Amino acid sequence: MSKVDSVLDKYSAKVYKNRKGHMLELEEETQEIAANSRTMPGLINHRGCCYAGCKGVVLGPTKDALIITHGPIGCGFYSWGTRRNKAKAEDGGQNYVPYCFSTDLQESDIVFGGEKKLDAAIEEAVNIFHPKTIFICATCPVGLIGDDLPAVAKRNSEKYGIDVISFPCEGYKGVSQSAGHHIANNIIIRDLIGTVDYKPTKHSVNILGEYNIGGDAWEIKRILTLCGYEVIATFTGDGSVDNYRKAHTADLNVIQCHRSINYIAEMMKIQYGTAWMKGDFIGLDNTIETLREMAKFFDDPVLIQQTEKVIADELANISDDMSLYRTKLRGKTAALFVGGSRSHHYQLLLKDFGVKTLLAGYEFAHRDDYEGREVIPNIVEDADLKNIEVLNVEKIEDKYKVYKTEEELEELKKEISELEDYKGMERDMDKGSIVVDDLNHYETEEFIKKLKPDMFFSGIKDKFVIQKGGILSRQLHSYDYSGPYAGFKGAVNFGRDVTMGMYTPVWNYTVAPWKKESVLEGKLGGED
Ligand code: CFM
Ligand code: HCA
Repeated sequence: MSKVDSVLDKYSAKVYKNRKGHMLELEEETQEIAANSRTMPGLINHRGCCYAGCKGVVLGPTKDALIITHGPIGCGFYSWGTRRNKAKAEDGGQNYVPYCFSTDLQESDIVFGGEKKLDAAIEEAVNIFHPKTIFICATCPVGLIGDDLPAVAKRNSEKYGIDVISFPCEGYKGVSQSAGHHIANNIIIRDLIGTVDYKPTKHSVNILGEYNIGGDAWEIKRILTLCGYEVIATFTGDGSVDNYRKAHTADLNVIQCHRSINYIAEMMKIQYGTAWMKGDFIGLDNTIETLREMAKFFDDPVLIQQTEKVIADELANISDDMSLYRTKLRGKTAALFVGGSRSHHYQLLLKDFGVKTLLAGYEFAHRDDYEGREVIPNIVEDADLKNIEVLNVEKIEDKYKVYKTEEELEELKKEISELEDYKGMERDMDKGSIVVDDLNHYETEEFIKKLKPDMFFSGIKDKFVIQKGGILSRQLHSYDYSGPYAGFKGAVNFGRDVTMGMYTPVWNYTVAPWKKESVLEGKLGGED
């Protein structure tokens, strides 16, 4: 029996039928997988809610917008404390990222309505912080009681003469990624991108789908600036409303996380003519390939030469450290389970250290993230789409610019492997490795027993089960408060953190007291 079948085997017929399509052992270059469907009630998985994706992931890193969570305090705290939104104020700009603003709704507000409390919160925020932009994010109870957030946003916008934008991201509308990101991104492209004129001074790019966890976006910007680019906007790591507004003036969009933002790249192409390419700044080979392909896109000899110089200098700086960690990690095995892109990207960084991936999967990815964009026309399922406004965008004549014609792009596609394309995770995995969509807690434990990986990369909800099972667990969402892991310096940080974990296997040395002796022995009174 295959490993996948032996894990499925313990399920009842009904669960078996549901989960079977979500798990596969790779025999071909790509295989069809069931993805982006609602989880069966009763299975305990790792997915976050729509609000977590909208406020926590996409809007959260926007430094110059003051974000008010309209809801109970736990939602605001969760999406602030566990995310690692890092941001530095621009010269003379505002930075609210270190703060957590919430209306802290109580039972009486749920009964009598929360709008007055929201008005008061906005007034207090304006008086203390003087923001130019306020975002209001909805939570589950707000949707249930029917507070009219667009009306609150409109009247406060008029009252204070600032932008107040509401986001209808009630948690129950779906999962973090498919519903939450989409709601945030749609409003960003509809209301912000393209609203300010700007003339870039050099070859200009936006970085799409990069959230600056652990400072990744800073490392990427450092490298791109050294190569000679102007980075206009990052969506949304270390991002700012001021920069989103002028993002349409960039010559190229480079996508780090395809899952969370590919539809924005496509809409920007239609509205503003901006070409996009899938890049990847996690892992040395990927970073180098992305930099070379970007230079190829611009086809400027000075840029190409400078790119090669940056690559050579950066590699020289890290080569000793990389060799050390490679010696320590070569031959080890890993499993990865994260949201919708990191399980692919980090396999390639692990390969830089000689670590082999046995299992990888996603919480929120769609089939194209596993199998490549060529399957998009065949995708039928889209669990959360009914809760998302579908934007119909059109060419905006006076803001449209063509940096490369369609013919030139077609030519370039021969040299740039993922120009306006993404080939998915499966193609980069070895035959025989396992792919699991929406892995749940039972499956996590079963696969650990079957595969015995040396390390398991995932998130906070499963970290401690894995760690207490004696396996090295590293969080790829938050980097366990380390990072950056992107680019050249990031690769070294990653190698160091994984090596430290591998060579201090403290959880392996402990035996649960109840496995050795009764914890109550000698402690129940009386003399020993
Ligand atoms: Fe993209 Fe993300 Fe991810 Fe994602 Fe996420 Fe994330 Fe992630 Mo947590 S946008 S898909 S829904 S890279 S929040 S910054 S770490 S699960 S792999
Ligand atoms: C989310 C956000 C999350 C959760 C992290 C985790 C993040 O989608 O709910 O489970 O460890 O990266 O903060 O993915």
